[in-house]
Amino acid sequence: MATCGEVLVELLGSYGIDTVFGIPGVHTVELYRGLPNSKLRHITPRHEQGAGFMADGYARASGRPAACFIITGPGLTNIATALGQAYADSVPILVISSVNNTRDLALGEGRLHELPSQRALTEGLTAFSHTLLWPDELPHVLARAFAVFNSGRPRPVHIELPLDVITANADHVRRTAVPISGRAGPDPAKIAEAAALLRQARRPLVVLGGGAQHASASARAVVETLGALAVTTINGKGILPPDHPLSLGSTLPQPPVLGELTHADVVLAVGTELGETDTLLFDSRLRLGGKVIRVDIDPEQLTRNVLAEVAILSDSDLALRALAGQLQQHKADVAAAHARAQALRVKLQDLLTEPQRAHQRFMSAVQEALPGVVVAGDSTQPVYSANLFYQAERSRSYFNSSTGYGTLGYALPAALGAKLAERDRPVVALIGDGGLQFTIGELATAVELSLPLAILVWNNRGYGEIKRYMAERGIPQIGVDIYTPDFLAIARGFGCQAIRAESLAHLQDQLRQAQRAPGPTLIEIDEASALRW
Ligand SMILES: Cc1ncc(C[n+]2csc(CCOP(=O)(O)OP(=O)(O)O)c2C)c(N)n1
Ligand SMILES: [Mg+2]
Repeated sequence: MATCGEVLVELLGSYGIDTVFGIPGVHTVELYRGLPNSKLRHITPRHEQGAGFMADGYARASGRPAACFIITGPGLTNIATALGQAYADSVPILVISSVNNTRDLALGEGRLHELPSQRALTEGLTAFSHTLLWPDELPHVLARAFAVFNSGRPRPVHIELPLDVITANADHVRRTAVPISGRAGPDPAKIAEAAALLRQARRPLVVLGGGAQHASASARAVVETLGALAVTTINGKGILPPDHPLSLGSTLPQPPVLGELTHADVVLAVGTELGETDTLLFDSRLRLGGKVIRVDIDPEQLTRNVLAEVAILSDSDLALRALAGQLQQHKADVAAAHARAQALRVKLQDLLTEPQRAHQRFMSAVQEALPGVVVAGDSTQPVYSANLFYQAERSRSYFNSSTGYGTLGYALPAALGAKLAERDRPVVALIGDGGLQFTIGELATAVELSLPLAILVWNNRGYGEIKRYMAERGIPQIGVDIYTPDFLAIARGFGCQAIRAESLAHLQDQLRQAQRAPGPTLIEIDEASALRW
C-alpha cells in the first residue's frame, strides 16, 4: 500500500520539485517514508524560519519553487515570518505541514502541537491554505499550487495534512503532474491602446519590477524601440544589463529620477507594486505627471498605489512582446534619449554620499572578485546603498530582505538556498551584526552541506539603522547598542573558515578562496575600517 504521504512525495517530484527543507517531528515522519524512493533531496535547517528563507533564496535565485516539510504548530509558527517575506515579494514556496487528526480538529483538547486553527494562521501569508481531508484531493490541490507558481502571481502555498490522512491508503490516487496552463497573455485591444499612447509619447519612461524578471529580452526591445529611459525596482535589478545606454539602474527615490517620473508624459510600469519598498519613498507618495500604463499578472495589483490609464492584465513578457510587435514601425530619437540617460547617470553618481561611495567600492570589489555572483542581502547599511547603485549582471542575482516585509536574519539562510539551487554560481550573504544573530544557527547547516558560501558580516556593533533613525528624530538611543559577540570565534566553532577583511584587495582574495573552500567562509567587515577603504 502507498500512503498519502508517499504519493505526495512522488507527486512533488513529478512537478519538478527536487529540494525539500524540513525539520522532522513525530507529526511529519510519515512524509519521510517515501523520500528514499524519490529524487527529492532533504535539507535540514536549524530552525523552520531558516527552512522558509532557504526555500525563498532557492526560488529567487533559480525561479523554481522548493518545498518545506513542517510540523504542526510550532514548526508552522516558526516559518510564518519567512512566509510573510515571500508573500510580500511574490516568491513561490510550497509548505507542506501536518495537522492534528481529523477527529481532533478544532476540539481544543490540548493535543501535542495543537493550534486552534493553523489555516487561519497561514491564510493571510499565502495564496491559499488548504486542509487535505481525503487523499483523492491531492492531485487537485497540488495542481492548484503549481497553477499559482507557474501561471499566476507566485506566492507561498500551504497544504496541511491531518495525521490520519498522511497515513491513509492512496494507492488509487494519480501520481503524475497535471499539465499546468501557460501564463495568460494580454487583451489585444489593451495592447493597441497602450501602443497608441506610447507612439505619441515624447518623453516615455519604463519602470520594471520583479514581475518582469523573466522578460529581459522583450523589456529591452520595448525600451529601445521607444527610446524610453528605464528604471527598475530593487527586485527588478538585472532585467536590463548594467551598461544599457537607456538604463538609470534602480534609482527610483533619487530626485533626478523622481523628476523624470513627474515629467514623463507616459509611464509604462511592468510587474511592479510601486509600493514604498520599491520606490523607496517612505515619507511621500510617488508622483507621476503623465499617463500611466500598467502591466501585471494580478488584476488587483493593477489598482493599487497608482491608478492606470491603461491596465493590462497579462504575463509581463507576453505583454511586452505584444507591445514590441505593435511598435515595430515606431521611430524615436534614441540618440537624444541616450544622451539624456547619460547625463542623468552622471548626476546620480554625483548624488551618492561618502558612506554610499564606500559601500559602492566595497560592492564593486565583491562583483569584480566573483563574476556572476548572486548577492543575498539582509537589512544592513551596504545593502541599503547597493539597492540604489548596484548593477546586477542579470535577473535573479541580487535580492534582499529590505524589500517588502523587511525581515532581519534573512540573508544567511536565503544565500544557502540560493547556493543549493545554483551550484555553479558564486553566492554571497551580506548581513549586519544584528541581522546575523537572528539566524546564526544556519551556519551549521552550511557546514553540514559543505557549501562554499561567503558570508559577509558588516559589523558596526549595533542596530545601526535604527540608531541613526532615533538620532535623526531626537529619540534616546535605547536598545540599539547590543552586545556583539566574537563572530570569528563563533564561526570557527561551527566549523566555518573565518577571517576579518583588512582591505578591498584582501577581501577579494578571501572571496576567491572562499569559492574553493570545502565549506562556508565568514568574512567580517569592520564598518569603521571599510568606510575608509
Ligand atoms: C525581525 C526584525 N526585527 C526588527 C527589525 C527592525 N530593524 C530594522 S534594521 C535594524 C538594525 C539591523 O542591525 P544590523 O543587522 O546590525 O544592520 P546595521 O543597520 O547595523 O547595518 C532593526 C533592528 C527588523 N527589520 N526585523
Ligand atoms: Mg549593525
